[in-house]
Formats: sequence, structure tokens, C-alpha cells
Amino acid sequence: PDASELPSLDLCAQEPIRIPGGIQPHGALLFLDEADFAVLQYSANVDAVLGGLIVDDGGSKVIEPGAFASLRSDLAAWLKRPDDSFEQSILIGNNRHHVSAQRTPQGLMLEFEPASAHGGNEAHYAKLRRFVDNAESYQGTLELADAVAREVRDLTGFNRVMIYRFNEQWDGTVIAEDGDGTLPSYLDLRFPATDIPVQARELYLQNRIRLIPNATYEPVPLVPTFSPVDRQPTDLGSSALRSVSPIHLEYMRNMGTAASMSISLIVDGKLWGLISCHNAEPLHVPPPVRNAAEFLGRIVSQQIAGFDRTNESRQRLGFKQIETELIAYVSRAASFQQGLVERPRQWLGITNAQGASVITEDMVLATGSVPPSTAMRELATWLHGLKLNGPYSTDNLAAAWSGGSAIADLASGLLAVPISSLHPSFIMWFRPEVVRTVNWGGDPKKPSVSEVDMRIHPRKSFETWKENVRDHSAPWSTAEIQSAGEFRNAVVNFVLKRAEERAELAE
Ligand code: BLA
Repeated sequence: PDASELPSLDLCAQEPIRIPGGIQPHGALLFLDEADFAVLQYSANVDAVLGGLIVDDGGSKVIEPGAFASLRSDLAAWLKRPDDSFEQSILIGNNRHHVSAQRTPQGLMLEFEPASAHGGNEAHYAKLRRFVDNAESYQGTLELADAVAREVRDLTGFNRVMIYRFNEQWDGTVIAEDGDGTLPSYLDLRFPATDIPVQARELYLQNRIRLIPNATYEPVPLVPTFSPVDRQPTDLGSSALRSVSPIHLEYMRNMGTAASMSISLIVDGKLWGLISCHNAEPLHVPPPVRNAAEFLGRIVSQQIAGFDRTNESRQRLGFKQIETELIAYVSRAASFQQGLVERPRQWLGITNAQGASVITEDMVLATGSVPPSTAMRELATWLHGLKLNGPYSTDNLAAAWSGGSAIADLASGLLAVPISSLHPSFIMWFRPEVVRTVNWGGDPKKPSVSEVDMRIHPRKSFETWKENVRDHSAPWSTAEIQSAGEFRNAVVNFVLKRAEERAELAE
């Protein structure tokens, strides 16, 4: 078939993963009416899993009052102030179950799973406390990531635990890993954004942990298919048993992993990364262990946010000092352009650049490694057309501007600030190209669409696939971009104004 007729990877983002219509078979699910605990909807495996609690009553399912009595009164009490989560263990026949409850617009959702032989939430408290105590001593994100990979593996027993960090494009890299050698190492490998599509990332902001104990499972449908409350598909976004994307299950099988669990790392309201756990054989992680792992995820997220803030304020303080020095000098110089050229170390230092230039109507002055003046003038004309109010930055000028490829060696990185609204006048900082090799976990561009069934499939190979990335500089940090912006404000509001005043006085 014609390539244009094949579905594209963009379709990954359209799979409605919150409403799969079923659950995974390692537990059972009920939706009850909050008012009278009547059964609204149930997973088709309730007879097998909850026999004794749920019974048939002329074709519909009802709860057996005797078996439900104690859970019922606890639920009723909890519903009066349902801010905390509801968790309990309940004996059905000879089997102990862990039960959790959540209020949803489609009814009271109860989820049942076999209870752990390894105790409840308290059993893991000592480990969590030790981890929190140590967390403050780690020197930075990588050291913390190594420690949390070890801790989560110790807690759960997975063969491989990875710390996976997203970049700006939502590709991700494995920055830390702990494993027992059963599964191959993915440390330092990069994976494309389409491996974890946008609707999944959105859901993982809301629901911080997910478990797939066995990737070869048969989903258990909900009965009836639609919610009797609103006749809509049932939203299982907050369910722990939600059946997951079949494409992702195929992905897991291609990776050689039978069981998978991942925990969200959320920094400043954004999905920063995941703790991703894999096992070669099926593995059921009981709810109390998942709670402990989810809690660890929260601690680690906060610690990362703390590291980010410390680094940024340290960097900004450094820039502020250089900026103050430079402004003091420049405002006394014959002209501010002249002042910049006479203080090259500070001029480059306020953004950590390798080259800098100042372009005004009548002159181009520069220091360090910069492209030819003609190219800088053309660049200024293009930037002027963007009508910027603040800094412009890119680490890939060749992709942003047509003249960029020709000067990529010296100027793949550009940070520019306008100093006039009328003329194409700019202060620019440059960074050279840094050719890097990115090691991908499999060729990310490998056609994922099968011509056999015309459907999207995840790639089959996760063998390291090397890509040479050209035309990119080291990225500009937030603190560097801010520093450029503040320097520009000082120049425009203070230095240039002073120069005008002096010119008026001289007249
Ligand atoms: C989900 N993909 C996921 C999840 C992870 C990954 C962690 C969350 C579910 C889980 O915990 O297993 C991917 N896992 C990774 C990556 C690493 C890892 C990158 O350990 C690296 C170390 N996936 C595809 C394609 C599509 C796709 C082509 O490869 C779409 C067509 C979809 N992935 C996909 C979907 C989900 C997913 C839809 C959501 C699954 C769900 O929660 O229902």
C-alpha cells in the first residue's frame, strides 16, 4: 500500500486509554450506588474472585448483606468525610482481599486484590524513613536517582528498575538503573516520545502509579458495558486495575518483559520522568508495596525540585555579580558597545557563551568566536522581523533560520536580545556546534506500521541504535536566558538612557 494510506504514529495519542471497558484479571471491580450500595457495574470475574460477597439475584448481582456488613459500615462512615483514601482488608470465604474505594461521578468504585502475605502499609515504614533521612545527603539528581533505583528494586523485587527522564521534546533517557542482570541494561539509552504518548503522560500526572503484573493477560470486561449512571463508557483513569493499551502490551513482550510497573516523578506540576520497573517473569506487587513505592516517588520528586531550585539560584547569583560589574563598567565607557568590547570575559560570562556581538545601525562589534559580520547583520534583520520583547534563544539555529546551516560550526547556539524597537539592533551570544552521539533504544524511526494488518505496532528491536546529532550547541539554561534578559533591561533602561541624557547635555 501507499505509505500515505498507512496510519501514522500520531494515532498513538488517540487511543482512549481511560475507557478500555475492562480491567486486568488480578483483581475485581465494583461500582456501587453511594446511597444504598446497590451494584451498578461489575467486572465479569466477580463470581470467581468475590464469590460469597457478590451473589446472583434473578439475573442481576447484589451484595450478600452478611458478608458486607462490616465493610458497609466502614464505607458509610468514610463517605461522611471522604478526603483520605479508603483502604482495608476483608475476608471473603478463606481469602483475604485488599479493598480500596474511590468516589467517582459514575459511582463508588471498589477494587479488590489478593491481600499481601507481607503485611500492610506499616511494614514498609522503616525503609521509607531511612530513605527520607538519607535523601538530604545526596549531592544531586544523579546520585539521588541511583539511590532510588536501588531502593525501589529492594522494595519490590523487580529484575530491573530504571529512572527515566523526559527532555523538552518528551523523548526520554535512562539516567540511572539497578538490575540483577536478568534483563539487559538500558542505561544511557534514549527512547522516542511516541513510546509514552501524550494522553498516557497526562493520565500519569493524575494517577501516579500503574502495575501490569502479566503482559499476556486477557482483559475482563465490565458488565454492563456502559455506566448505568450516565450511559457513557466508564472512566477507569483512577483505577489500579485498568486494562492497559494492547499496543503497550505488545511493546512489553517485544522488550522481553512480562511484568511492568511505573511511578510518576512530577516536578513543578510537570511529568519530569518515571521510575520504570520490569520483570522477565510475571510479578504481582501487592498494594502496600505499591503505596510505599508511590510515596518514594513523591519524596524523590520534591527532592529533585529542591536540587533544581538550588542550582538555579546559585547560577543566577553568579550571573548577577558579573552583570553588576559589567553594567558599572559599561555605563562609564565612551559608548556601551566600546565598554562591552573592553570587558570580553564578563560579556561572555553573563551567558556562558563562546562569542558575543553587538549590532547597531552604524556598527558591528564582537568578541570571541562569532560568524562573519554580514551573516550577523542578516541574522539581526531576521530577528527584527520576529518583533521580540525579550530574549530569543535556540540551540539549533540551522533549524530556525535559513542562513543558520552556513554558520552552524560557530553559531549553532544563539541567544539574542533586542536593544531597539525601531532598528535591527541586538546583543547576541553564540555557542559552537557540539556533535553528539545519541544512543537510542532501537531505531526510533523504524516503520512501526505493519503492512500486513495496516495497524501500528511498537518496534521489535531495542538494540542500541546510534544517531549523530549535528547543528546543535549545548543548550542554554533558564538562568542563562534570564541573565541575558536582565542585562538587556539594564542596558536599555539605564545605560542607553544615560547616554541620551549626556548627549542632550552636550548640545
Ligand atoms: C505506556 N510506555 C508506556 C509506559 C511506559 C512506556 C513506561 C507506562 C506503562 C508501564 O508502566 O509499563 C515506555 N518503558 C517505556 C520506555 C522505557 C520503559 C520508553 O521502561 C524505557 C526504559 N508505545 C509505542 C507505540 C505506541 C505506544 C508505537 O511504542 C503507540 C502506538 C503506546 N505506551 C503506549 C500507550 C501507553 C504506553 C498507549 C499507555 C498504556 C496505558 O497506561 O494504558
